[in-house]
Amino acid sequence: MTIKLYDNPVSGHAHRVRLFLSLLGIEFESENVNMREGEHKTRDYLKLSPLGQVPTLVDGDVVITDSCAALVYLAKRYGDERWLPEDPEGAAKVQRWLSSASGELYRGPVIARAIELFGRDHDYDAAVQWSDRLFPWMQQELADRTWLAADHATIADVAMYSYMRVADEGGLDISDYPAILRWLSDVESLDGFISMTRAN
Ligand SMILES: N[C@@H](CCC(=O)N[C@@H](CS)C(=O)NCC(=O)O)C(=O)O
Repeated sequence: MTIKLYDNPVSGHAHRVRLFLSLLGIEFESENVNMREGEHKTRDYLKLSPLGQVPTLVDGDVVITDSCAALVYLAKRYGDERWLPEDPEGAAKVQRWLSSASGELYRGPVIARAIELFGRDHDYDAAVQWSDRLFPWMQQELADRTWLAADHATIADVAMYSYMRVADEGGLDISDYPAILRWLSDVESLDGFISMTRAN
């Protein structure tokens, strides 16, 4: 049975799942959820995804309604252990970044972009402050190693990539962080990489 992704072209949350499916070479069906038309809040979609969020991954009877949870599912179900190490320290190092993808990355670049592109009602200064904490930390972490959580790419890199690539759409400047720029290019050189769609 074909995997289905309830998707949206400008959602970085959706892109991280689409990207990982592509890196794994898995065929899937993408169904666009038109958020401008409120399709993510319809009764039918809410039956699938009670919080009314995109993306949702459906694999047979399995329904996953969170992008990082979907990365974990796909890594364990279809990937090899390199994407999500089993050993305690390796797994914790990956989880550190999955937490950040839903934490600092969300409060910073994701919110800044939502304000700038979609006029969302959030505190822009707070989003800039979170980004100003996140970027130097990532720069420091990536200064002496290639990948975020291991000596090879993991789902940590997939989770952090999409919104970092379009940080400028939130009015944020990452040009002073060479290690982050180098890491973005390294993710882009992975076999099966697909681009994050820019909204503009
Ligand atoms: N924790 C979720 C967050 C997903 C999310 O915030 N998606 C946005 C689109 S990029 C959304 O659906 N927003 C509508 C809402 O939260 O009501 C995930 O990682 O998948």
